[in-house]
Amino acid sequence: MEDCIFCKICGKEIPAEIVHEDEKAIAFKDIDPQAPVHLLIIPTKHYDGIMNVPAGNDIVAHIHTLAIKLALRFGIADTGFRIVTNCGSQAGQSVNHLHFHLLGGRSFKWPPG
Ligand code: DGP
Repeated sequence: MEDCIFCKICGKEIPAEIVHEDEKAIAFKDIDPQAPVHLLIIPTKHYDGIMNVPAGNDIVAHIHTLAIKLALRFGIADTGFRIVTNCGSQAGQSVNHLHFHLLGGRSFKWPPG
């Protein structure tokens, strides 16, 4: 989608530290990391957010499987990690292209702020 920063990262129009690519999703390092490991996992196809993924679409399952592989690869699976998707402005969604934060490498508090 035009003017979408994450679509531009998928299309290599703007740089990012990409750590995984396949036909359905890419993962890259967050520009403003909130933990020692902070990756963003996004579908290559544009969805504004989690509410916009059609029922029956397997992209979320694909990203879930990928998140587990990346947690193992980045050494955060044993100590614990979070997978977070913010939906809507009040929840803190600032980029309207579906993305999942994979965070680990430190302790986290609950409830989240
Ligand atoms: P959210 O607030 O949940 O919509 O998360 C958006 C995240 O995207 C935020 O943690 C910062 C990150 N981000 C925004 N622009 C860029 C960018 O151009 N490159 C990278 N690597 N991350 C970005």
